[in-house]
Amino acid sequence: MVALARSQGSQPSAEDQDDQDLFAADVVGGLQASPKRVPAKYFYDDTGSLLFERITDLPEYYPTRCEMGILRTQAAEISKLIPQGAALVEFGAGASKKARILLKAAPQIAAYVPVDICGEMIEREAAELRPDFPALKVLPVTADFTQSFALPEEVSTAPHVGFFPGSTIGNFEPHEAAAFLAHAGRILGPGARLIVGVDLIKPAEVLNAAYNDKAGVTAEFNLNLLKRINRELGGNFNLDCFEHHAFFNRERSRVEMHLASLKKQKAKVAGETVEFRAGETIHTENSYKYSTEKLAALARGAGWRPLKAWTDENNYFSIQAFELTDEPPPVRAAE
Ligand code: AVI
Repeated sequence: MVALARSQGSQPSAEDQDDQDLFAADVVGGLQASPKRVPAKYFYDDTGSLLFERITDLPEYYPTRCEMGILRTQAAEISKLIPQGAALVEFGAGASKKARILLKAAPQIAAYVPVDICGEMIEREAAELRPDFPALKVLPVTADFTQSFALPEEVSTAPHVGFFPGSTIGNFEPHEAAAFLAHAGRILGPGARLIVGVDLIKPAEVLNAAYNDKAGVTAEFNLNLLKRINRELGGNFNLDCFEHHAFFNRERSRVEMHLASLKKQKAKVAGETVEFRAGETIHTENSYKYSTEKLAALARGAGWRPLKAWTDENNYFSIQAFELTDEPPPVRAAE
């Protein structure tokens, strides 16, 4: 998962400058709010993306392993829901590890359309996929998948199947998740199907361990946000004076990540001074955990009919398939 990718080189492009201005505005605005917060999408600079890759391999972080396991064991069943000549559209593609499993199991897929804001990465992944799937059209689209974008002309008449693995949907607020599902329906169009990976509610010990790994990689991932702010926004956060806090909030059905200030202190960011009380936190991420029924209800409200759901043997993670109904999904005011 890569949120903001910036081109190399000495002179930033106008687009890069806009991204940096938005980053500064989001961070300063979030740190001046109460409670303090910074959007989770800013975790994913180059270091953050590498740290996230390491998280997915941690013994305590079960989601990736569970999802890959379900994909492998249920690939043939999932494949049955994918029509002949389909275009598989992956939202926020990153590395295509999970898509590869579906592509192998469903040779009827005629085109793979990875969509990600990091064009460089999906082009690289596409180049690696093509020789392994010579009959497949690989058509990367560089776009922020939460915004409007057009599918390639070549797949305009193909049946569209969306793919949104990784429980990235859990990093949206529930109303945003519903809005995203409706948005996916509008992008994919009539007759579309959608395959979503979602992390399920489970005992707090399992969740707390997954976000507080013994090796400290999740803590490093969380604190890297302050490093990034220091580097890119002229911040002067002392990383030794903040601590990673993560816990399951059962009432809200989410794992919250925070950076807690270890003392009363001040920090500068983009020319602004921000004050912290001892123990005050910056809320950096929510990772919502769903029941299969709750996600199905959310999807129904966004115009999708649940077709099938698969879970692993522990019921830790689920992959759910949906079909777009004929009723048009509600139009988002922001679009
Ligand atoms: C990307 N996303 C689904 C991860 C999650 O579990 O919410 C991000 C993450 N944060 C801490 N560990 C992993």
